[in-house]
Amino acid sequence: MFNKFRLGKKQEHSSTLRDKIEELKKQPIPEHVAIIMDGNGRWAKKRALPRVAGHHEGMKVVRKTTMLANKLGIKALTLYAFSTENWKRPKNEVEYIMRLPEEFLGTFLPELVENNVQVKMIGYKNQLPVHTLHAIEKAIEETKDNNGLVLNFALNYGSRAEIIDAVKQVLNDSKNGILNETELNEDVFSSYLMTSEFKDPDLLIRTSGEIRLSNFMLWQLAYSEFWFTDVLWPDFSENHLLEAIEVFQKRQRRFGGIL
Ligand code: V07
Repeated sequence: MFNKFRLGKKQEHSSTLRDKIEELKKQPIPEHVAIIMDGNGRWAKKRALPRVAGHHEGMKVVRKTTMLANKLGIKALTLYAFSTENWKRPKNEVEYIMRLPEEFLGTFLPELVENNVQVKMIGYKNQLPVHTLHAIEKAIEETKDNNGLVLNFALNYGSRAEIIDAVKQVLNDSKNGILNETELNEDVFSSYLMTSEFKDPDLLIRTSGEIRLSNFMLWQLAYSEFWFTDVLWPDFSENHLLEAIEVFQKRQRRFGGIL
């Protein structure tokens, strides 16, 4: 295990973790996993730390989760990083959170590139601070030719607003004769959403014990498996992701048995 020190930040997996990964890979791996990364503030409060310390710790967990998702062969990982409602939080907290993409990418972008990860984003870009958007767009550009895991950040994202915007575009295309009412179906409607290039998530994970969707991918999660845990996001480990996938596979198998 002293390898871990010598290699510094490089991801080293213990043999038990490696065995679990190999075991899971024998069964279908969810292609698209979405995560509501909740409980960062509560994690900090429990330690008498400022809320932002929880967000910072949560950012490190994003890196670990991404690397494992990539190793598992998950094709897309959508992470709910900031909702359209999160602007209501104290100004200093919002300002701190909006620095996290730069910090994350400043530290980990080379590693993402090395590991063939492609960065993407869904959400309303126009309200983001320019420094935040610049950092993300640079990462999107620098990773656009990678063909490994798609790491998709939902940032300033809200599902109802997304659906309303899609309806408006549908109406507009209808008015302009681009789309006929008889052609509109679920697949066509999906193509108007911000997630048009993604398949619907197979698995949704939410941490920190809240059992709700909080305006996250309402349309897209219609048929997804849900896995909830009381674990706070900064405490979410590789083993938790593996457990979620194991549960997913068991449910799929049960479903398969009935059919
Ligand atoms: C954020 C850390 C994770 C817990 C949830 C809230 C705070 C990573 C990013 C990020 C975003 C885009 C990107 C690269 C990294 C991030 C926000 C919040 C807004 F291209 N973590 N993280 N963005 N938190």
